[in-house]
Formats: sequence, C-alpha cells, structure tokens
Amino acid sequence: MNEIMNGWFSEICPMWPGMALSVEIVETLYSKRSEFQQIDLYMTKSHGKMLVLDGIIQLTERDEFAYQEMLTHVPMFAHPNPERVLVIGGGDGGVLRELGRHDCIKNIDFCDIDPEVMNVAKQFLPSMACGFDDPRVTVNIADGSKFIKEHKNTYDVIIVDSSDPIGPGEALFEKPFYEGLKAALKKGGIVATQGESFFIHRECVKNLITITRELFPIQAYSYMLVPSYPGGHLGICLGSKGPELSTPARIITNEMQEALEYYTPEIHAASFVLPHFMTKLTREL
Ligand code: SPD
Repeated sequence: MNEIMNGWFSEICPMWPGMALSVEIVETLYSKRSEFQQIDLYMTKSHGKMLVLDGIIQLTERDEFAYQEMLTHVPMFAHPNPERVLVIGGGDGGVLRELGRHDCIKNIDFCDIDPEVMNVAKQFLPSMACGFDDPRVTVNIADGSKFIKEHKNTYDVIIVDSSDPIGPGEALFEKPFYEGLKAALKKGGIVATQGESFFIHRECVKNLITITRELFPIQAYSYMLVPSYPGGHLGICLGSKGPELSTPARIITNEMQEALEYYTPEIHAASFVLPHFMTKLTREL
C-alpha cells in the first residue's frame, strides 16, 4: 500500500516491514488498475519517470540500466551461443532492449500476463519499450508458468524479469515454475531470475537457491547495485544445465561495451562474490 504525502511517494510493503524508500514526485502521468494490478507512472524530481506496480517501484529512468543490463548480460554472456531466448515478465521492454545488442540471437519470445504494462511503457518509456521494435521479438500475452509448459526443450536462455512474490508474480518464485523453466531449456541452457535482496528477503533468497540447487547441475547467485530498490541492490538467481556461470563464455565487442553503463566482464565475475553471511547461509542449505 503506497502513499503519496506532501508530494513524496513512499514504497510501503509487507515484504520489507519497518522501512520505506521515498521519492519526490512532480506529476502523476498514469494511474489505472489493469485486470491484474495497479499501474502507476510518475515523473519524479530526481530520478526521471518511475514505474510502480501494486505500490512497488519497478524502475526509475535514472538507474534502470543496472538491473536490465545485469539480468540480461550475465546469463547471455555465460552461454557460448544463445540463439533462442525467452523473457518472462519485464513488460517495460528494458530486458528486450538489452537482448537486442546480441547479434547471435535468432529469436526472442516475450511472455507477460499483463499487456497494460507494455502499453504504458510504449506510451511513456520509449527508451525501454524500444526493445519491442526488434523484429526478432514475438510478443505472447500469457501466463508464463503455462507458456513454458507448451515450450519444452526450446530455449538457450530464459530470463524471468518478475515483480516481487506478492500479487501476479507469486507463482514465479515456486518450485513447480522452476521445474517448468528447466524443462523449457535446451541442453546447456541457462535460466536467470529476479532474485530479490539477500539483506531484506533472506528466506526468499534461501528458497530460490535451494530450488535451483535441487534442479540444476550448476547454480549460482549474483547481484547488482540499484539505488531505487529496497536495500539498494537486487540479486539474480541462476541455474545452468552446463555452462559455468561466473565467467563470461564470449568476448564483448568494444562497440557493445561502450554502449553499456554497468555490465563489464569484470563486473560479471565480481557479481558472484557474495558477503560472508551468504556463503555461510548457502553452506547450510
Ligand atoms: N522490488 C522490485 C523488484 C522489481 C524487479 N522487476 C523490475 C522490472 C524492470 N524491468
């Protein structure tokens, strides 16, 4: 339940009780309830436009690049030759924009349950929604957990750009969904999912690591810094049917590197180096 008081939006959520990130708002650009969730888009004083779903900040124009680049390029560069990619969620188009930089991709399936997020992005967030203009993208408006059941043994890389495990994203954090992801991956495939915060959502992170460890021969957890998310960071939970995850398997071109703001091969490797409490926590699992 978010509130705007005296021109400040505060992100109040039962998943991080007792704390709230506040952002000063200049104008509400869009506010409507879709079939699935409340969608709000604000112009902020310091962070450009900000997309909020069910009261939770999904992105701000100021720092979205960190999340979208890392969630995309870590699994993509860990794979030696990703040709077929599936994106579940991420209706803003930012992950698609990042995938567009990989010439090796032949086609990209995009699957989101709520077409309204995509429509809002196309209207207000063109720097992300440009991802939908890539001719390799096929848009599927569907429930991701059902979609993967109909696409077994199909993808080299699957990226799950979900919201938090409350509301429409809840099923995307449960074991049956991960079993479906595994089945939808080809031999040697890699999955990367929005992995929450190891400071704030420790039980959820533990659960994701346990599930992916049980299902995949190779599992790892990476994270990036994003000031607009609670705790200032967000994790990526990865499972691989073959490739090593923490070392890029391909070399980034100078042209692509210069177009990016956050991802580098060094950041790729470093993002898997976790605080000691995480090492201890994963040892116990
Ligand atoms: N706590 C919010 C996590 C949001 C992750 N999804 C963001 C979508 C951006 N493409």
